[in-house]
Amino acid sequence: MSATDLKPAFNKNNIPIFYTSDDNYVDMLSVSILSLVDNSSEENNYDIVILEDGINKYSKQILLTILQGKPNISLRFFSVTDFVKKSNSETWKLPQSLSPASYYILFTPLVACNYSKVIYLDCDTLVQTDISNLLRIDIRNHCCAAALDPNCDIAADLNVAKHLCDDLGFKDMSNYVNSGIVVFNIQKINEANIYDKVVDIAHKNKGYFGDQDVLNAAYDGKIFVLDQLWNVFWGLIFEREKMRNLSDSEIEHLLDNAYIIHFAGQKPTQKPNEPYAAKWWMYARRTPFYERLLHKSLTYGFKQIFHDSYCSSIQNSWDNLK
Ligand SMILES: [Mn+2]
Repeated sequence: MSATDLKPAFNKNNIPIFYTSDDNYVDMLSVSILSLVDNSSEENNYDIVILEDGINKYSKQILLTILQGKPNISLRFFSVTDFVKKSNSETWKLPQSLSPASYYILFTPLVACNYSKVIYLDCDTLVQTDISNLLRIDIRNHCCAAALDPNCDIAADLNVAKHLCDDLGFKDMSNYVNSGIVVFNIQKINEANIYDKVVDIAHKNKGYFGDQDVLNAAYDGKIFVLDQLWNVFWGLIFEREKMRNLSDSEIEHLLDNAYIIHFAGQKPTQKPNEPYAAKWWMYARRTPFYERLLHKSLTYGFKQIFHDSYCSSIQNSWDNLK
């Protein structure tokens, strides 16, 4: 696939951050961007690029208002429509919970071909430190960097492990990383000419964890493992039973000192009572998408209430019959 003409936005101290989004995720994206901006430094220039397919003009305009009065932060939208068509990525299999936009992460090295290293962030992240620190980590000759996935269910699920190892050529499940926060070493990836392998694996993937499985298999042996504080899963507490062997104090340390909190799986709109949801809502309240997020949260809440009362009424009728 041909290279793009996307160039760094600034000549000096350019910190490139790539996101992927569709119109539905723009509200979550705005929270992550606001947290990144709040923790940015005036000494750096931040070059934010959104890989998108179908974000509407109105949402884009609203998103850009977050950056008013911030000359050292640029935000651009890059349409991946051509990439989607050429790679036929609409046919790549996904779990129900993920949007097709989650696969756009795999296009990052191609879109960013004129950069040397870029950061990729999921929309469901909260940045709590200057993101430039992540780019400055020496990942040596590795093609990318990411933190291990704390969800040991993935490794324990034999179907997933078997598929990854037998069909996609992944070697060791203990190296399985989470794809929510990734540093791509573009220069190294270009040298290794890896993109055809990515597309090939994406076509073969059964889609258990979507883009994450493809990333792990395609870059296997070429991934630098980041300090866990760069990707702290907020479910460490409420999904405790699924997590790798972490003690209470380790979990507390990770959540209290996270450089980036990752709201993977259920979102703070769905679980507003969880302890770390408040941190996310503090930012959400300050974005121009706050009402949209509240609406999502309430709609989800009502659906749960109806679902629960529907289930309990069925249970009652059943009990009465007995
Ligand atoms: Mn995520």
